[in-house]
Amino acid sequence: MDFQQKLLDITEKNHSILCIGLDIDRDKIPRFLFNSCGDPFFEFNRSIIDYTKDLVCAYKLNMAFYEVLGKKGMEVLEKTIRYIPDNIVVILDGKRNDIGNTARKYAQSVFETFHADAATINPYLGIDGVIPFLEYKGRCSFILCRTSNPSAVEFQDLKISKTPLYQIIAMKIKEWNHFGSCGAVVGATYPKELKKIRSILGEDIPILIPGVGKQGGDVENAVKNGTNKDGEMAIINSSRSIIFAGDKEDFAERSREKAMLLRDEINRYRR
Ligand code: OMP
Repeated sequence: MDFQQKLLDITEKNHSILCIGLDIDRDKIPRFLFNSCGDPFFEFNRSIIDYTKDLVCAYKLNMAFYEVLGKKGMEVLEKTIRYIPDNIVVILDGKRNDIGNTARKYAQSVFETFHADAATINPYLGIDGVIPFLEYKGRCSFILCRTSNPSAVEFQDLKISKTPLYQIIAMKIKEWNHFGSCGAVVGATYPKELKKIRSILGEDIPILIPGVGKQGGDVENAVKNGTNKDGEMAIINSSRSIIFAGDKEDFAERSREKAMLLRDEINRYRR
């Protein structure tokens, strides 16, 4: 099914534009899991998914947290993606890119090896590094446009003929969307820039918005500035503040409480 339709369907079914980031971290996962089961990383993800799957539109798995575990991490990544219900969007966050020949392998890895619905990609190399991802029609490639980190300003605010680079990237994303498979990544920590980017992208291009929760982005502005006029086509991600809400046997219930609070807060501001 086409990515946008899948996103709209699950947004409507779960009444949610919340994405939970399954950024598993050995140092933060409840200790008891390491003594009580053979596959603590997968058990952690399984519990979080079981307790939150009716509250989200997407799960995002950041590759760094899986790659660092080596072969085991790749197994957990595969098992987790298989475990996520088919109607929920899976975003594989690797911020990939390279020369075209290599980018093709990255794209194949995300969409064919791991069967993700969406990828995050870096536009720095230009269109030939982006096309291999965009050619997967019916999937979505979220292109870094305005990142959430403090140093985002270092390059992304540089002006080229008076226009900041992040706005030029937004215009490129709009242009590249003739493939129909573009999205943008914009941090909730930059609400003014988010508003500007939504106005450049128009109504139909989805925006992945990380940065609420631990990074301090404002939820109200993220929703009002990031969604389209129907209150859709935005995916608001939170990772640590939800998945590490508890460290005892009831950790998944604690995650559910946090996810429900955030989903409801987000919905208050959707049109
Ligand atoms: P928390 O800060 O724990 O909610 O995690 C944020 C997640 O979003 C991490 O996986 C980050 O790598 C990712 N992210 C950002 O935080 N900022 C960005 O600008 C882009 C991303 C991303 O592409 O998802």
